Amino acid sequence: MSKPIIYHIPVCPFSQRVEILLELKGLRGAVEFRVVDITKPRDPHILELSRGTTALPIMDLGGGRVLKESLVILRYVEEAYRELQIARSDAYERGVERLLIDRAGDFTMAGYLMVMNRDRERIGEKREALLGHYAWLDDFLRHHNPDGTFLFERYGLADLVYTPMFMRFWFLDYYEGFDLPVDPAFARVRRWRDACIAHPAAQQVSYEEIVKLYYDYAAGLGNGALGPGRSRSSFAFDPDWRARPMPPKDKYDRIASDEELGLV
Ligand code: GAZ
Repeated sequence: MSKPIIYHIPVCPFSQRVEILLELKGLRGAVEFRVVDITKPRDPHILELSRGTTALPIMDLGGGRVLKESLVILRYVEEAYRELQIARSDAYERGVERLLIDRAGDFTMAGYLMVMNRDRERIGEKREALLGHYAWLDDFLRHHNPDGTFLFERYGLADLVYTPMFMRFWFLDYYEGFDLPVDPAFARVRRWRDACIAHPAAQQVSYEEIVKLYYDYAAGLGNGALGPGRSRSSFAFDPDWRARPMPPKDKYDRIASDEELGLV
């Protein structure tokens, strides 16, 4: 049997979740990752596999069997490769794990709306919304594991679902000057966040890469869309992000040119 294929965008937080899970299981080599450039028209073969939707990752298991949605793919990987279990095995603990995972979408959206915002008047409101999510997370972790670091004693499924988002939120540090306030009210979630970011299985992306690739989000442009005067997306593979300068931070005043971003 040939290996399953995951079509993904290398910097996408949703596919990083799957990479982390495979890494934890020691199975990174069991799946073939194929890179998709979202700044180019989608290959018809991939569209056929996903049956028309464009969001990645998708996992092609062969024989017409395709899964999408990162959380669904995570469950599949967990259940298909049972040798080393990462999700909790106790039924109650699985429930607690799911309660935390269920909030990840709203948390992600709050950070994303904050980086996409270009209206100075709304900075405070975006900040409060995101802090509300961090406060909820802090309370949840304090309740379920007050003295620990992760949700349970070791880095698990719920932790790895959030980790790529904590890393994407480096764009908030860079473009919005936002970090979790150093305040006892956020101490528990900060400990968790920092340990998730530092976990050896989660080192697929770097601060510099996130900041450079997500410039267009900070400029209010989603997934490969182009702003005025721009001919290339910050998500382009070429020139490589390593060869580009750090982007300007003045997103509330103007949108940088291709030249300034090192895209041409
Ligand atoms: N629900 C899907 C999943 O797999 O969990 C979401 C997948 C998804 O949005 N994938 C994006 C995609 O394929 C790439 S990653 N877009 C191309 C297309 O044609 O649809 C980051 C965010 C965020 C939304 C997206 C991303 C991102 O906040 O990096 O915040 C950090 C896109 C809502």
